[in-house]
Amino acid sequence: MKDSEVYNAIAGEEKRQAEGLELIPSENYVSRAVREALGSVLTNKYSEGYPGARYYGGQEYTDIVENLARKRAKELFNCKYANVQPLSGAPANLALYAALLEPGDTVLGMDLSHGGHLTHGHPVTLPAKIYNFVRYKMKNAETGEIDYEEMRKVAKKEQPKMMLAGYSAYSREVDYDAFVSIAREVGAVAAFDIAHIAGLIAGKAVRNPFDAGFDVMTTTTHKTLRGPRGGMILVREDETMAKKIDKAVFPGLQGGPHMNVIAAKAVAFGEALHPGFQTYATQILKNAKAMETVLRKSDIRMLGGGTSNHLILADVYGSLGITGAEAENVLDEVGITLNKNVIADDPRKPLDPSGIRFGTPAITTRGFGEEECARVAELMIEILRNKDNEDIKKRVKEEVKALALRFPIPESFV
Ligand code: DSN
Repeated sequence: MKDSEVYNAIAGEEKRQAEGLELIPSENYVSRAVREALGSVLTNKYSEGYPGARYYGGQEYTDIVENLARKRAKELFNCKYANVQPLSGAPANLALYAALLEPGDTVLGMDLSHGGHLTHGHPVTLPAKIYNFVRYKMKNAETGEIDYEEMRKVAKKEQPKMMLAGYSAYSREVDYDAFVSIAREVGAVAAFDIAHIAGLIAGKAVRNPFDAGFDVMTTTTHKTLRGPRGGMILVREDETMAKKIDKAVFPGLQGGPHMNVIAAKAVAFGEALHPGFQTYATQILKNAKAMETVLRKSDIRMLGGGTSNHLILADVYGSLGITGAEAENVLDEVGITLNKNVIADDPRKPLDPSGIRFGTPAITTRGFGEEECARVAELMIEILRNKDNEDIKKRVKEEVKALALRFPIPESFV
């Protein structure tokens, strides 16, 4: 690369990724093939519209690429319609709301501190200024159980047009059938933001919400699904709904789709259709369980009592007297990257909350098994208990680097 300043920053990041352990549960490593598509000449092209109905000429190859991405997405998630143009998860959710709601309509979504996402109605977001979001919560933060009876009562009272499942810091499974039956009872669209678990669904490690009757799903493509940064909206079978969503994405909210990213999505979806991806998805869950076991033995409180998916939310302030921000910083110092996170009804502030959130998608991509994941959990706890001990930090940092180098980031998955 000719630009040495940018080159040096990228080289630094490459080294950081190679030598450290990535535990942020929404991050992953993509294949070289995905990166090649991202860096391809498709970035030069304007393609407003959809395959076969574009507003610019020269679309013979972009149409092939977008059709491939749509076809593979539909096959992966067993649905009839896919829009692969959303630029990322937040724009995908905004497009969903714009397509199916009128301003002022009510949406039921999970409270942020109970694991929901900002775009599911947090007051600081644009959707919260346009629509009326009502929150539901866990019944019991120690088990992660959602109170479906309370949800039913709230839904009957508030008459939402849409009910939203899907979370970014929730470690348990949703009762899909209960959720869909409440949505049907009140005539709401049953929507699932599967961003965090898309790869687990595609890899058949967890149940597909469409099989339980969810109407529509939004997702990012760069988390467990192991694709490029981007978004997508999937519709189970309702053609009218799919058409409204297409119009909301373009021309409603976006201009030219990023065709290089859509090509990279097509490549990633092709990889996820490969049988090896199912082994990967199942191993993510086993690895998270191995970390859970170590935390439980060490008496660290986990929200939801543990994990049934790829992530763990640990109350480090309550268990060890170290804040989420302090934990994030000291673990960063030894090469373990994760994020501070609010816990249910957190008494502390979001910038220095009580919890840390971490997960296994990225280290599983590197080939870590349960043994290595358990060791990582042990190292984390040792550091959190000895955050000011420079000798321990030095030793753990060396072990982290050696472990990382023993499992190089793969270039290819199929
Ligand atoms: N930022 C993503 C996450 O880390 O979960 C969600 O948008």
